[in-house]
Amino acid sequence: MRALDLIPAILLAATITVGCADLAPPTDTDRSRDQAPVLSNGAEKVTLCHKVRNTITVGAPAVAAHLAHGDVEGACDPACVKNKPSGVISWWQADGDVTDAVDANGGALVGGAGFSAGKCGLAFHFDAIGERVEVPHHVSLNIEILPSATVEGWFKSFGGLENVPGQVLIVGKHTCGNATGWFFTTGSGAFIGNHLVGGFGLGALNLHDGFFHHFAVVKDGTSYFEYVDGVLLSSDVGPPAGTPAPGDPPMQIGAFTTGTCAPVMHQLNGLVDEVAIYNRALSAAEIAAMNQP
Ligand SMILES: [Ca+2]
Repeated sequence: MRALDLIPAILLAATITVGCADLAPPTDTDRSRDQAPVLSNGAEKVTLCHKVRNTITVGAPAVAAHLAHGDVEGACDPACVKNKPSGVISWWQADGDVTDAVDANGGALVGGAGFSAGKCGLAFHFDAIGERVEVPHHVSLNIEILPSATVEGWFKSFGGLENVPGQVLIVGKHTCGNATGWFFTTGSGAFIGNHLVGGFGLGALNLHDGFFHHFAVVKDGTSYFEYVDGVLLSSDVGPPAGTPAPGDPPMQIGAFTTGTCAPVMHQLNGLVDEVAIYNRALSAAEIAAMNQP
């Protein structure tokens, strides 16, 4: 069974290019500059979709530089943009690759994981034991050591592959068997900075219903919050900072293979999309606003 860990990573980036509609360049007829707005200094204004998907307006002379670093002309698609407030430090859009849209924490599909239609564009898709995403260790992913942090994203679970009923890993950077690192799982809740953030009973929420659910876990100093579908499930007080997981494990999405979870545990049968990490505590209002159809 341990051979599952040895299956080479499969990157599909070269074969799938579908993304959110906001990434398509606008036509000449819908460019905002056709409306001829101007800045206070008289320069023509141009609306761009910034590479982290917030709509910005800049002066025409600055457009070339923005396009060169990945922005596209035209407003972002609100259905995608609304989910990502400021403070994003890493963001896996899963739109056909495992790149980090903000930082350099790219990863790989492992064990046959792939992509399917997601909450926004494509999503990571897992439907067999051992399928997961792995992002190599980097200290920037040790959010337990930050004064404040948030991790949030979308998942869809069908259940049926987990070793513990109802408990599947959505995302985490954790060495199983050690009370360190961080993760969010269904069934057992969230863990961040050596602190179990509430958690919810297996029967309290059916999160394996084949629909997308939004999750968010917030660390705000010594205050911890756990949300599902924009609703606060639990909040309490914990340590100001936690200890990084031993052995510098990778960040994993869809299944754990670290520590006592080897070769594979808590396998997700479903999808994960648009996972993002923030260097600040998102507010309840910001998280509620993400829970859009
Ligand atoms: Ca996506």
